[in-house]
Amino acid sequence: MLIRRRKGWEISERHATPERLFFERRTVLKGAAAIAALGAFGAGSALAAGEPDSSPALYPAKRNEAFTLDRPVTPEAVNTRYNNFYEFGASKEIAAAAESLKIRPWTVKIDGLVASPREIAIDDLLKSMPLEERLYRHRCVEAWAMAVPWTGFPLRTLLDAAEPQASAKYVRLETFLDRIMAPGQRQVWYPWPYVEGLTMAEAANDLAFLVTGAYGKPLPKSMGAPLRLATPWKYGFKSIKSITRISFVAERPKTFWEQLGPSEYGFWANVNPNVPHPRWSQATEEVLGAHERRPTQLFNGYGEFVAGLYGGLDREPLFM
Ligand SMILES: Nc1nc2c(c(=O)[nH]1)N[C@H]1C(S)=C(S)[C@@H](COP(=O)(O)O)O[C@H]1N2
Ligand SMILES: [Mo]
Repeated sequence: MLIRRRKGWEISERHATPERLFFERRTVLKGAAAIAALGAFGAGSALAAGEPDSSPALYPAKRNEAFTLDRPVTPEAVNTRYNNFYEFGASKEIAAAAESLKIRPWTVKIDGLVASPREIAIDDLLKSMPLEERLYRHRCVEAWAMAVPWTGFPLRTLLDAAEPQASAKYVRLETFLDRIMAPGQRQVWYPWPYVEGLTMAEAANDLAFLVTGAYGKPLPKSMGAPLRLATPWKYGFKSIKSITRISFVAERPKTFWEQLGPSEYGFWANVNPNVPHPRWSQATEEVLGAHERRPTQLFNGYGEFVAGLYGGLDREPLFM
């Protein structure tokens, strides 16, 4: 691995994969314990027999014109070949490996502080939610950006259906756990399963979107099929993929990246050009597929939607 000092704005994915660098440091510390622990998992879960996916008929959905872009949509071919999905490897080229993800049958558990906990089959969820298309920017903490036509439904619609209790303060989202299907999950020095979280107010915000499709089709496995989050005012790691569980909780969840590097990947993770990551600048971003760098925007340009969420939180590290 080539490591040399660069100015923040020079950092490019070709030269540095910060999240991976962090993991490699952990490997040295935890490798021996991890290998010992691997034996303890035994057979793990069996691969589920595939069921047909009836969802393609739902696409394309009608576009919601309230969400506009300041740049062209990232070409689909660029997006499908450049992903972060650590369950299938720490490189950007995980699309082939992610094909082993079995997305039918798939259920989403809704539990915690709700009127009635339940488990919903993904196709029942898709049928019961109002699908629409939205053009969103996506800004990874590693300082690259895309613009994506997502299809999905507002997280708030699911919140309303779930009837959370007043004691619920956060939404905790969890990815599948299957060490046979996902080779990355055999790397037990990571705190699997991937977990993310939002405050109830963030989850109820107009922008918080549960994604089921992209580019007018069902979501590719590499992008987190069959259900992933999009919170475009936050760094990309908040946009958890392949969700199997949504819990309403009283305590702030400890997220996957926060457990790995609390001084680098915090709970809030709101995009801000003026708050550098400890190891690089966030002032600009590489626009994938466009051979261009652009200035980073506060809240990734979504301040009119979300700035009101953060009043009275002056002591919180909102941009980390
Ligand atoms: N389960 C899971 N969700 C995840 C990740 C991951 O490794 N595993 N990576 C995150 C990061 S760092 C980013 S930038 C986005 C990438 O989404 P994309 O590959 O569709 O661009 O997914 C996020 N969600
Ligand atoms: Mo990311």
